[in-house]
Amino acid sequence: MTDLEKQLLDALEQAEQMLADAANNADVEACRIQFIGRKGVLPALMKKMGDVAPEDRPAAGKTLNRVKQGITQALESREAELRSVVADDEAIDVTLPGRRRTIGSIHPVARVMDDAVAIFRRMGFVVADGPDLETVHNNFDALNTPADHPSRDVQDTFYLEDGRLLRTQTSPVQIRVMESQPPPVRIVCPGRCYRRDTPDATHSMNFHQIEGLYVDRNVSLADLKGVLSEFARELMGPDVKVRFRPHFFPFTEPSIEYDFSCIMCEGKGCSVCKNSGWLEISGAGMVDPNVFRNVGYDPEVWTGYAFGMGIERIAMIRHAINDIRLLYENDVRFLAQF
Ligand code: 2NM
Repeated sequence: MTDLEKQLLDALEQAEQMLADAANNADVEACRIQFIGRKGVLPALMKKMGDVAPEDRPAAGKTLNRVKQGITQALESREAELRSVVADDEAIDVTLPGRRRTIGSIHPVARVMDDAVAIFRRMGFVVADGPDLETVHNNFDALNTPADHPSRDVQDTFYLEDGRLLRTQTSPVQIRVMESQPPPVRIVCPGRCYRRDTPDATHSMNFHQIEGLYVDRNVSLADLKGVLSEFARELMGPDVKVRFRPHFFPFTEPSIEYDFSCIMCEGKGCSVCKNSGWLEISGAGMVDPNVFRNVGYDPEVWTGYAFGMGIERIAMIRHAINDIRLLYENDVRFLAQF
């Protein structure tokens, strides 16, 4: 074996050793430059081919090619190895704990509204919708509310300059429905209402109601009591009791207010029911014949009941929330509890 061949085989061994120690692509690249680069070990040895005796040249040439191929292959395979190591580093470590996602929740007001709508729909009520901006006719006149009624005062109702108003209840939707279709009617009207109140723990200028209306032949107060009692049990649980008290509304005659027994203390008395054992929910009654006349229904033929309730009040009872303003502050520390 010629000296040149020995040097060539040495170079291959060195290159292989260097690549075995290579930790990254830069190390591999340094090896490439050192051995097969333009000023590298191999080109230098190639120049010595001219000094080899003619009879030794074929063997030396073979060795040169073998070494060159060997180094090139070693470079490639080390490069591939390093690529797969890097890929492993960047791959997802399935043993790591997952990143915690913050999950939103349904607002308590929205949930009470959804629950109430679902209960009334199961009973056969159809949801009816209407605008927040209403006419005085739909919000007051058609509902038999006299012109001098205190609720119509600018102190209590938001009026626009064009004479319209922000509805103070959702009953104007019921007027719209009755004016546009003949009986029978069985609807609930969920939605936003507005009153010019000074905000405090139990008052908001903007709140939600759901109102119901059933018009048919031979509808009685007993039907109303049955529907409200069943609603109470569905919403609050099977043991809740319902109490009805006489009241007055311009749009119903007779009118009632109704209370649920306190679900917090089971009627024994607590801070939620102010020690009375009862929770005032809202009002209802038999639709006044004047309302029927106003919408073109014959009060001698048609009878009906109507009821309403405040959604925020029920949400506050459900979660023992003592200030309505908490529901509208968007404080996530508060909202995350639901
Ligand atoms: C209430 C209480 C009592 C009511 C009456 C009507 C209508 F349109 F039929 F006349 N709608 N809603 C009504 C009756 C609403 O809310 C506390």
